[in-house]
Amino acid sequence: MLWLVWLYLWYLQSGALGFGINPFSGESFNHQTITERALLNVTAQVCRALALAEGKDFIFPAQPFTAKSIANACEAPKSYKFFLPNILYIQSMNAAVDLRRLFEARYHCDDELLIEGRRLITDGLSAVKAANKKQSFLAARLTLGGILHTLQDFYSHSNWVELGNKFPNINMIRQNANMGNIADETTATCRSCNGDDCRNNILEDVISRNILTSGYFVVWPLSSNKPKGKCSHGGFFDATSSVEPKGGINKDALDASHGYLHEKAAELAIAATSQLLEDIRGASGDREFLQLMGISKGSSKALCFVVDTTGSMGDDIAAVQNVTSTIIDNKVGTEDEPSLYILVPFNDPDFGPLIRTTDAEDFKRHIYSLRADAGGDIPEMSLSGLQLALTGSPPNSEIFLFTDAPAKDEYLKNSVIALIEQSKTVVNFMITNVLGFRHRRQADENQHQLQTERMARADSQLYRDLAQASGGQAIQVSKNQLLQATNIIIESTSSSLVTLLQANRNMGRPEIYTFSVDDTLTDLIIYITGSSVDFTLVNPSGELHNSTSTGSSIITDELVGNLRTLRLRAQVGLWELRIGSTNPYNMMVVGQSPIDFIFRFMVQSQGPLGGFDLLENRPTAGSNTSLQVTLLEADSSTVTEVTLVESSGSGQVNGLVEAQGGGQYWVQFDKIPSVEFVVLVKGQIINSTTSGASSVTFQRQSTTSLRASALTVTVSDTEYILEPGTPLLVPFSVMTTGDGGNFVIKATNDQGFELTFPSSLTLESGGSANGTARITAPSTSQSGTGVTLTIEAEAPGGADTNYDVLHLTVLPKVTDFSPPVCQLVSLQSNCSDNCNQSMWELSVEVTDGENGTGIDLISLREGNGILNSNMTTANGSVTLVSYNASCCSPNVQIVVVDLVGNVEVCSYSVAPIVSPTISPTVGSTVKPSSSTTTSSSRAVEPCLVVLIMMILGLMLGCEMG
Ligand SMILES: *[C@@H]1O[C@H](CO)[C@@H](O)[C@H](O)[C@H]1NC(C)=O
Ligand SMILES: *[C@@H]1O[C@H](CO)[C@@H](O)[C@H](O)[C@H]1NC(C)=O
Ligand SMILES: *[C@@H]1O[C@H](CO)[C@@H](O)[C@H](O)[C@H]1NC(C)=O
Ligand SMILES: *[C@@H]1O[C@H](CO)[C@@H](O)[C@H](O)[C@H]1NC(C)=O
Ligand SMILES: [Ca+2]
Ligand SMILES: [Ca+2]
Repeated sequence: MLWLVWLYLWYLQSGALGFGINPFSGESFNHQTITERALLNVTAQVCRALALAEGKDFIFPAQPFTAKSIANACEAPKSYKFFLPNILYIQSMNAAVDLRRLFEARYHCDDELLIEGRRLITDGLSAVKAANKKQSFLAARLTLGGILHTLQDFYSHSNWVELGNKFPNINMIRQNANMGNIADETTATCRSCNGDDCRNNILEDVISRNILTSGYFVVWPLSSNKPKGKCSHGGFFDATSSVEPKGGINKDALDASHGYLHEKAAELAIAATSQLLEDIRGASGDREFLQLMGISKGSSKALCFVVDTTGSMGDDIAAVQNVTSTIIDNKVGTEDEPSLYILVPFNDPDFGPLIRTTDAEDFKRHIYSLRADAGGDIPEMSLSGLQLALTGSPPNSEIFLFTDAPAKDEYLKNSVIALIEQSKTVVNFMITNVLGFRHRRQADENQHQLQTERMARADSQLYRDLAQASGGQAIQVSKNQLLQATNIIIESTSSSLVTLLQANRNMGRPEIYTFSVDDTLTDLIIYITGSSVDFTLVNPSGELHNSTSTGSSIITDELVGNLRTLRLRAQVGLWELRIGSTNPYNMMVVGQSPIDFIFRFMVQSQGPLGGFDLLENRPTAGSNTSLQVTLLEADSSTVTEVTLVESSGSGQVNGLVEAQGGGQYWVQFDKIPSVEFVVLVKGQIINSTTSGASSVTFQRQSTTSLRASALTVTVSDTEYILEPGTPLLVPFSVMTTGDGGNFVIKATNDQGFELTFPSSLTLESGGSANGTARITAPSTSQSGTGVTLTIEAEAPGGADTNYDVLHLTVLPKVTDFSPPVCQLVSLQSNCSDNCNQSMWELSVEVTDGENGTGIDLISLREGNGILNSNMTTANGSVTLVSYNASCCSPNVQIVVVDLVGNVEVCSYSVAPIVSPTISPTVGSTVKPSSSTTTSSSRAVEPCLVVLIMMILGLMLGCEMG
């Protein structure tokens, strides 16, 4: 532990590479803060624009913004649960650039590799836009985090700030633009600092000629490769800074070489990050931008069905259709409206395609067009369908899979578990006509007798295993009970659903469970799946309840198939559930509450800077581990205890909890359970309405079961962009802390792209080996398609596996880097004193240039008039746009996007009438201006100030364009 603390201090002191990435970096801005500020800022701007467009007010919350305050301001309070993890993820992908690519100067705008750094940013930006267009948001967030790092480093590592710039360099995000005058190799840029004082180490000549440079950096103890006369990055780790010219120019922290400019650099980095996000917003559209952030009205949760459509599924499909109608009819327009609808049909041998829509009626149409047909033999491609659903739905989703047959593609099991663990998605299996149920069947089901043979108990074990791994349930019912069972489960799913306790027993034995119910919980439910599972429930008052004597606490006790549902009257305090069954069962206690938590395993980075990297696969068995826990609703509650609990037994490991402020907790564990486990969090809710120190204990448990592995699978150094027709090499390494032998390698991808990989690797005990997978997208594959590649290694015997999951984006080589151009054709108005009774109109010609990809999208951002556009040439190269509006809405912003996402925002205004003496009659004062940044000016009052500003604007217009 002590050396860890020492490492922190060392790291803090160094200021290292780029704004710090350490979450505990005191007064200085780090990459996480810079990223968060910009994400919150632009999200607020987008929500404001949407509110104004709907004629509503938007009230900015108090500074500093938080994910919660912005979600509330966006009128999507429940989205907070998704928005916050998305911010954390983008921050982690940003920090990972320091942890994973420390030695590659271009990723940090070091060594004067500014053109190369920009290339990374603009390529990544194209990929983000393409991925957004295909709603591949996870891949978009991943790439976004990485490019933001390089962009932010420009302001800390280059001399942009020293050159006196007050605004960000927009050309850092524009591929073909002139970035400025970059120092060539022979131009000296620095002199040695005066001892520790580096205020004047950049040569006057460089400043006066406006030459751009950045510091050289080599991690000590490697030796310096700095050309003569060049500036260094500076700081403890930098081996170049002790070579003439000594010192450095980085502004990473307050105590860095140019620490006196740290705050300015950080401000510019925030503004530049906002600018890049604005560009993404322009390309994707406002609502899509909010989807990328995880903000949507309603529950923000996706509704995802994976449906067997083979011949025997007629009744099941009817039930799915009925459930869909019920949900859509009951939830659309309410707080629990799904933000996204996903359908994946599967058959045999076909499966998919994945259908994803935000339109409830559209989804209904797809569901109602499902037909039961074909399928050949009994087993079907259920895991292929599930894999597609897992990669195509947002993290933390809930999936419902309907089938009456075993899986034909069982070989995907580990890959599916990997995706479940990574996405923390819950999968519920709705299984009909199981052999084990035959003796209970009703006479009226005789027509289904044939299908009852379809699935033996052993076959459904696979589904039970997957359900258990995900924290879902495997519900087995007859076909005529399916509707009822599905309704029970779906009813409780909402974004405020929390799990208090869940346990699985493959061999039951008498057992007593306890759980704390707090006063924020409503709709408390216990689900018990399994056959003939007897229970006794004891409420905090000590009253006993069972199936024959339901007492005061059980509102209803319902048994459908193997699913028992107990709805409880919530009573604050400690409850006890005794189960005496020897049959296998799954038991879970759920409720609705705003108090929940997010957790992420973090690993100590192997790099010289230390720091913690997000762990996206299984933690290493037998070793200590760190968990970052974030409490939602942190204002009113605190975490006191975090435990890793074995999901199938009673073993547990307690962590050492350390509060970091703002709802963040850092938890250290000496070891990890050797079998599947879940994370259990306990804490106190402070009741502020009572004056005394009253508090209530709460508990929440993670749904996903996790496990440790002696293996590590690491993909290092790969690009995330897949160019159609060109193979992408994915080098990976497999490491074991256990025995050696022959390790089986399996790689799969959800798009069925050509994929080769070594079928096995030989490892020595405690050793490692490298392999390379090779994936090729067909030359016809569409830009923006998300590809999830899972590489999995299996230790001899098959009991231990680990994996790495990669999210790639298909992106054909981008050659069009020029935004479309707007040309004003005419602007007319008859604006009078009474703006309500007068109109103005304009017409604009929009083109994407000769080598452009063509206009893809034209939309209105500001102005509540009517926009019309007509393609005037067949290939879409020229578009005539007309706009007319009331004179009460004197400004308009037209957002024009080409096919690869280059954005132009064209702004026009009509002068309001001020007084009869100044006002022109027809034609009026025109301010055609065009810029790629939005002005966030509020609705303009018709007053003299505005007129003066407009005249100034006219005068300055040509220079600034
Ligand atoms: C917030 O974002 C807007 C654009 O959405 C930008 O104009 C503004 O500069 C940003 N604010 C800060 C503090 O970066
Ligand atoms: C769903 O099923 C219930 C019960 O059988 C029935 O009353 C209802 O009309 C059905 N709804 C739809 C939309 O099919
Ligand atoms: C249920 O509880 C009642 C009263 O506490 C008891 O008499 C009965 O035997 C219990 N039944 C079962 C099935 O445990
Ligand atoms: C706070 O405590 C009071 C009195 O015990 C209770 O009535 C109220 O519901 C509690 N409020 C919350 C938010 O827990
Ligand atoms: Ca089949
Ligand atoms: Ca273009």
